[in-house]
Parts: sequence; structure tokens; C-alpha cells
Amino acid sequence: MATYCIGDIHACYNEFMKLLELIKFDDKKDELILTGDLIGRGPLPVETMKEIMGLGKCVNSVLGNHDLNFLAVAKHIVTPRPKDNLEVILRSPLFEKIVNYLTNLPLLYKHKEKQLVVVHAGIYPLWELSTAKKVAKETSKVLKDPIQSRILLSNMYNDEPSIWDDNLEGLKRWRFALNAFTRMRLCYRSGRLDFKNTAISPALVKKDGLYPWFSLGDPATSKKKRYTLVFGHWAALGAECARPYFKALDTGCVWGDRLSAWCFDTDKMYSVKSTGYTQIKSQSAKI
Ligand SMILES: [Mn+2]
Repeated sequence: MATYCIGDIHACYNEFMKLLELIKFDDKKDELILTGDLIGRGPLPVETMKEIMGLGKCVNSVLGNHDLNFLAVAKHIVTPRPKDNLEVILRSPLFEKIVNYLTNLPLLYKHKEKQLVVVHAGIYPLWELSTAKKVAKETSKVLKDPIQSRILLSNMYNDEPSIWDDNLEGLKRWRFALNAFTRMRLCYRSGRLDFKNTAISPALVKKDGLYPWFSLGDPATSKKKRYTLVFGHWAALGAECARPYFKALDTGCVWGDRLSAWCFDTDKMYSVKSTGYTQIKSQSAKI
């Protein structure tokens, strides 16, 4: 049985199907773990969700920031932006099923047998894996509660608090969790998150003291076990994070680049090229 992780699909249904074909995915024997951002921006969100949901138990995924944005749209908290291409889901007979599926996705997935942890953006570098698991679970519980989720989704579009404190409570604690698990890219050494910059540049590290989150700690490693930490979200990295046991899998399919899968068991990468229907290609749009 092989375990494959696939980066941010972003409703790129055709590439997703091609990638499953390329890895010869067998839903009776293999399993898939998706890094989130299943929909948003890309062309075929309903087809993508139908396929993922249809695969049943052999597929697991974590929540991405675009999936959360869709949940806010579905609850009429925010107006859908045309460029996100979410309105087609609102009109689909699968609407309720899709909302239910996404609502129940975790923020952190830890494999039961293999030493593998998957998140959308990352694990806050100053957390231990046990803290990350606890905070992820707490926040998912809030997202599943009909009343509390409305409060959180209405208040999630905010960068503060930008630094973790064990004593954070309620909205501030949950929003930090969503920002760390689904939006984080760069941090200061102090652990303060930065959402203004998206690219790694040596100049940023020198001038502003900013680092990619994964270079500041090893949150998926405990004394007993060494986990491989798989994440998506950061298309500008192009699968290059140059740290052992960290796997960046968002290879920017929706931006015209490619969709990638990584096999945990063989450490092999597979990619299919984007079919290139994307109109938005600017770096700044990658947030
Ligand atoms: Mn993302």
C-alpha cells in the first residue's frame, strides 16, 4: 500500500485526474493525502470535489485558506469574488455535501502508522507537535460548531495576534491557529508571523530578519520519532524548501505551473503540467 501526498489542487480537475493516472492510483490499495486548497481560483471546483468525495476513505485532506474562504462564502459571511470561481458551487446540487465535507476536514493530519504529518501552510515553528495537534483539534471543533464557526469565520480575515502565547483564548487563539496552519510563510526569529511578504529573498532575511517558517524550528519531531512534514500553500517555493524531512508540494498548478504528488514510501515526486487556463499569474495574487 502506497501513501501519496498531493499539493494544492485549486479546482484543477483535469490535472488532478491526469496525476492520479500517472501515479497509477489504486483506490483499493493506495491512499491519498491532500494539502488543502482543494478549490478556489481554478476552473472546475464541483468536479474536483465530486471526485475527491467519491474516492471515499482512501483520501484524507487538510483545510486550506481557500477552503475556509469558501466556507465563509457558503455561510453568506463574505461575498464571493469572481476570481475565486466559487459561485458555481453555490448553485450545485452538491453544495450541502461539499460544505459538510470541508467543514469536517482537520487542520493537521497525522498518519496512524507512517511517520508523516500534513498541514496546509505549516506548523508554527515554536510549537511542539503535541501543541500543534491540540490547537488544531480545538480549532476544528469550533469550525464544526454551527454558532461558533460563524463567529470565527466572520472574524478570521485579520493578521493579529501575530505571535503565539499559551494564554491566548477564544477568537484570538483560534484565529492565530487558522493563520499559522493555513496562511503562514515568513516569520521573525521571535516567532512573530509576517503576512506582508511572500517570497524568500536573502535581502529580506538580512534587512528585516524574516525567515521561512520551516527554517526556524522542527515542530514535527519529537524525541522518539522523526516525522516528515508535508505542506502546500507556498507556490513560490516550487517544491524547493531544501530541508530534509520537510516537503513543499504546492507547485502552482493554478498559476500555470504543475500539480505534484509525492510518494511517502518511495520518496518519488510526480508532476503533471498545468493545462494553462489560468489568467492570474502575478506574484502578488498568490496570497
Ligand atoms: Mn493556500
